[in-house]
Amino acid sequence: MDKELPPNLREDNLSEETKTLISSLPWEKDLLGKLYNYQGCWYYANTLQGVLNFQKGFKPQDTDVIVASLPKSGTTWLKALTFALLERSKNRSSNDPHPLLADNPHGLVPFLEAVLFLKSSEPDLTKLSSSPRLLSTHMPLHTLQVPLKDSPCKIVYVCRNVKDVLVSQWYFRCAYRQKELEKSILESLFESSCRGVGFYGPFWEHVLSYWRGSLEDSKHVLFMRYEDMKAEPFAQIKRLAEFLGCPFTEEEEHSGSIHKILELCSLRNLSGLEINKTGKTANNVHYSNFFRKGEVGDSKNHLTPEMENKIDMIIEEKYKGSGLEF
Ligand code: PAP
Repeated sequence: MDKELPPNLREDNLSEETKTLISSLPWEKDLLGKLYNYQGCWYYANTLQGVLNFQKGFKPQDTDVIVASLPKSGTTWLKALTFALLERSKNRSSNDPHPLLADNPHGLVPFLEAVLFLKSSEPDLTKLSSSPRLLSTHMPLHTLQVPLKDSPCKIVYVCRNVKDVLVSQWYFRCAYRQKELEKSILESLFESSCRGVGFYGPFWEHVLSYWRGSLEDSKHVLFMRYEDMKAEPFAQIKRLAEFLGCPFTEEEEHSGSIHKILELCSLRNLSGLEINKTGKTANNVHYSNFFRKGEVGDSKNHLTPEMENKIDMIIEEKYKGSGLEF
């Protein structure tokens, strides 16, 4: 059973030090296994090992760009957009196919704790694209920042309405475990999320860590919303480009560059590519599972009004006074 899970969700790659550490951590069981609470956030054991490896061994470079999110908040889309924006400066020959046509955004922008540092605190990062390196994480900001210290690297966070995140998680879990869409799985995810338990949760702590970080240091932390990206893609991609230090020139704006990048990174385009129909992530998950509807408000079709009310109340209470609204 345990072996069928992707490597980052298992509990079979722990150092003796980590075994000792987790024996003293609060834990909870969910449908996939045991979650451990480290620095206020819940992880499956191998991912926690990856977090510890990352905190111990990551050496930031000043130009690093890190894409951050809670799972199912628009990670794949933001990775694609960020990659495409930075790729403009690489003077790729117009005859070469764009890397996003040949690889999935998760292959191009690898996860720190779940892939690169999953098994070692000293992975070989020389194969990563040259400066700026583009990396990603689902860790909350305070955990990510441990090895960053005073590094001026840039962090882009995408946040999504948690009701849609829950429904997206439900579909994803059922798809990669090749299970029927059972309502009981959604109910279980809902119930534990409301208690603040879940992979990389509590969701409100995650969102607030980046929200506050963006208010404190807007030059280095950008807070984006999936819903805004859907509603006003042109304005949001320009905002992202400016933050990354590669704003669109007037010439690019007039020649349709923004539109081309949005089109390249669209769900319709990416999901139709051969690589995304047949390929898998480093953790053995089919790329196709990362593309579904990509709509705002799909949760209405799956959550009961009572479930929605409960989440609305939690959000109102947790975000009160933070300036963050949904
Ligand atoms: P991850 O955090 O595990 O990498 P992530 O990419 O955040 O996953 O989540 C997938 C969601 O983003 C899916 O949402 P849905 O289940 O509500 O449909 C998926 O459809 C959506 N998504 C993936 N790629 C895009 C894209 N290019 N544009 C818009 N939405 C996208």
